[in-house]
Amino acid sequence: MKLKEVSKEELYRCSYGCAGCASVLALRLTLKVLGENSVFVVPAGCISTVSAYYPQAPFFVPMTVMAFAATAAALSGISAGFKRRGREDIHVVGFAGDGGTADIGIQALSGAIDCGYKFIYICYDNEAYMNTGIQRSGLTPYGATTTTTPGRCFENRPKKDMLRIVADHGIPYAATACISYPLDFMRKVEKASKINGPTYIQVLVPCPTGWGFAPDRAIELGRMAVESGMWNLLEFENGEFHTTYTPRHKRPVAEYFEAQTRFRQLSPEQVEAIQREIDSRGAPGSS
Ligand SMILES: Cc1ncc(C[n+]2csc(CCOP(=O)(O)OP(=O)(O)O)c2C)c(N)n1
Ligand code: SF4
Repeated sequence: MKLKEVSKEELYRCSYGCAGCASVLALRLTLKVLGENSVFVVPAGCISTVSAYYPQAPFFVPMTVMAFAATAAALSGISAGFKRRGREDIHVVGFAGDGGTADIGIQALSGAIDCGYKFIYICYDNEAYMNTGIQRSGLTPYGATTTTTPGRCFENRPKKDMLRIVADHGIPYAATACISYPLDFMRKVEKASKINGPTYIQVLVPCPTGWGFAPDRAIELGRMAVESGMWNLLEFENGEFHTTYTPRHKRPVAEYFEAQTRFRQLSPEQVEAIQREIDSRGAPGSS
């Protein structure tokens, strides 16, 4: 996708997201790609909360707020209904947070991938349960402070590899993205929309409120995540992983950590250990 091809139409606008919220931006860009022929399923989380203040309605397409655990089950059902009516031209889209995806919604997602109906599942990954006060989720990175893993509490575990988990289901298409690389993200959404089966995209969305940085720095934080190797832009298709962007010069992970408050309790030795771990990683899908 090229910049000049991006639609000027805004099908998601004026929500109550915090200033600088990248989750809201991810949704806005998703709708620019998919257009009005889309229906959305959104579970409990920031997006449903900031989008459902009666009588305000930032979604200009049909949207259902779904029970936390049931996003992907609802996608299967809606997609089956459209198939029966011969309306497979309609994009059936789930837009769920990391907690709603990697923890409470993972069973429904697994079952829905197995069922094989056509849908796009987008996990907006702000790396914690933000809406309820920044609790740790299965996608919180190791070492990040949350209200359930306060500073110096290292009982937390590494971030779950959701891309690999959905890939192991034999999903036709899956990808990781970052809001700071909008054309890469939009190209992946477009690609998913053309696949006649279940698809999964996990987009990293820096959260000023939960990560601890100024609202005008969300895009910069996302770039630092990718350029330090803390986050990778990948695709899984035809049974194989590949990278869609490789930074020319890797930036030190310390720079990324220093730009936000959630990692400030890490000692220099711990930062070095994380840097070594990043440096030792092989090609995607190689371990
Ligand atoms: C079954 C159930 N448990 C807990 C909640 C409370 N709850 C609402 S939103 C939320 C956090 C969602 O976190 P995440 O999915 O990561 O999305 P984010 O808030 O970060 O956008 C929780 C725990 C709920 N609505 N339903
Ligand atoms: S807490 Fe984070 S994800 Fe939620 S609305 Fe605010 S900036 Fe967006």
